[in-house]
Amino acid sequence: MASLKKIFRNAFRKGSGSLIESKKYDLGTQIIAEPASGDIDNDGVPEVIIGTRDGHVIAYTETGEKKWSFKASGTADEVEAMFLEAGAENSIDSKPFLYDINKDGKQEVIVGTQSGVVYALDCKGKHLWSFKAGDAVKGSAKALDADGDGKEEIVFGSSDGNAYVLDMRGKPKKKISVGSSIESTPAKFKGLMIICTSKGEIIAYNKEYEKEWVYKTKGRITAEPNVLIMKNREEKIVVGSTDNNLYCINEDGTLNWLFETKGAIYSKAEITDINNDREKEIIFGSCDNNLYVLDEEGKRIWSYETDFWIIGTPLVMDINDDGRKEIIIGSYDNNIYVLSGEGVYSVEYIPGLSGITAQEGSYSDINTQTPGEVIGKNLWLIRVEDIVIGCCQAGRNLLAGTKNGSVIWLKHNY
Ligand SMILES: [Ca+2]
Ligand SMILES: [Ca+2]
Ligand SMILES: [Ca+2]
Ligand SMILES: [Ca+2]
Repeated sequence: MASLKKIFRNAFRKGSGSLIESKKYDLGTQIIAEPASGDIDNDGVPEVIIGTRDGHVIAYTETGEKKWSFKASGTADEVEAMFLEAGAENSIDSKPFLYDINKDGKQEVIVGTQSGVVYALDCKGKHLWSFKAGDAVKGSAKALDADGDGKEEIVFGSSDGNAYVLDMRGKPKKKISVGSSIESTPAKFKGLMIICTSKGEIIAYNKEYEKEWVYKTKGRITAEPNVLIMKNREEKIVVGSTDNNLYCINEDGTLNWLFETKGAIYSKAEITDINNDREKEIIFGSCDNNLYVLDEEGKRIWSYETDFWIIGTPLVMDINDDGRKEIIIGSYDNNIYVLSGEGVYSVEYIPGLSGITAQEGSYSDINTQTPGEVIGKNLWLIRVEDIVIGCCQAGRNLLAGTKNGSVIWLKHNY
């Protein structure tokens, strides 16, 4: 079936116009963390923030002009350094967190490193504060009101087995021992703080820092949990595990549904309405090489198979400005895939491509009475030199970071 799908895929019309590389830098060090984007200095134009393995935080304009660079300098002690590859002690392993922590209308950049230092930089790259955890900080930080005092705190986890709660000036408020290392990013969920652990636990803490509930998966969780707001306004936690399953957890910590893939899930599932039917879809990649699009009940709407693992979080943006959303995924097969958010109908029985030829072009031609299924539709494929770590949107541009340290800007041209 998979190979036939590939034949079908090739029969479809590709996206019109092309994606052109408008800028590229080779940073001379690896990129491990997904890039982040946001208008951090509040001038109406988005910036892009990249963290590197040699400890640099670099800000670019949406079109790729370098604005500033910061070098993390906190060094690991000798014992720690023994277990780290040379030069990697300041490695930035997770997506920079952009948030206005001091309420001056401009966003700060918060990053964590291998040596366990969390830095807060202002929108110009100036160091505001730093805090040292006991071991590596491999997930991103988050802002949420952890203790119910009406003010948000900065929360992150560390490989030292603790979740840290800091005030907005970087002063520690609470250290919560969770019993195993944390590689994931905290989430806010119905007044609770969600921490996921390397033992596969999804733990909900209340304002007193007591465990409200724990749900145990069978793998490690590195993915950031996301919150699904359903049609009936119920809220659920959605998170993938390296046990190959995507979990949807109820408010009381019981399982709502799980979706089984055939590979580990490492990154956050995106949750948004990608096909304009006013219902949210759940979009995520797996190490079974597929991108999945599920409905809120956990039923597969469509999936798309690449040639290798999908580790990064899917990016949803309207790259060609046609009012329809595209899904952009980077794969370990060195390609960036730009897929139609809607997918496309295919007939279930195969012989001949007649059904397909009739479907080519406009979506209104598609006869939904035909017994069939929706499959992914690839609009553009961009080949790059190495594994694609992550993609983000920078205005009209698409930005991709590759493991060998390339930062690439792509722009759609008609
Ligand atoms: Ca800006
Ligand atoms: Ca600020
Ligand atoms: Ca939808
Ligand atoms: Ca579009």
